[in-house]
Amino acid sequence: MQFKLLIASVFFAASASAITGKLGDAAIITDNPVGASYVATFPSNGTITGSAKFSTTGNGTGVEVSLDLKGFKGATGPYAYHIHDQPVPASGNCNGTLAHLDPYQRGQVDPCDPKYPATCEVGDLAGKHGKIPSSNGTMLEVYLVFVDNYISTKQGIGAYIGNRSIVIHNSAGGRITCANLTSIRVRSPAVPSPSGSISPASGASAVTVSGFLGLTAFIIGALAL
Ligand SMILES: [Cu+2]
Repeated sequence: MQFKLLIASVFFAASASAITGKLGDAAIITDNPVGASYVATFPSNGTITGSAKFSTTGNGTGVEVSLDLKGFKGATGPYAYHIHDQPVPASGNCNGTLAHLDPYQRGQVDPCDPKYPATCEVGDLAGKHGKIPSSNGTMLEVYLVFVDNYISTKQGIGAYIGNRSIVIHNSAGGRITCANLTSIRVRSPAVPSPSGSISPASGASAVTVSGFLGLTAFIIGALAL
């Protein structure tokens, strides 16, 4: 009996230390300013174009993220996307955004376990909510809406996303495109996105994939090449 208990406690300690930031688990931010909203528009001359919008939820807990992207094709996915620590420099070089937003100093060596989002890097959106899948030869247009409880629109804290950037990666980790999060003034509280009514581009067939933590609505329009 004592032996079994010892093994169990060692296993627990090892798992906990592997996935928790040096400064602990990420906090759920419950007092994001109502009406705060940020948008990142990817360069129109890139392979992947579109935008990402980040808005305080109706009750101030968490941030609603809406991705509206196109240009995914071929077998270069699945595609990760993260909030990176620094904005894109004037040169447009995505390497200038440095590493993921990681105020709890977790690091990115151990993959994020989406079952325990508080243990993930705050900026690791794909780790927590799922990567954009490979398109297998078809051109994909992606609409992705989810709420992340750990990023924040509240200035002055480590999880604040304003004045930072979002980067989209290929399967090898290369940086395909990046864009800065800039504030857009929204006076009234954010209205929940009607994710169920979003339609793919005309002429496209729609595939809905759901189940990422039960929070993600994932609608993909598959366009023939
Ligand atoms: Cu990244």
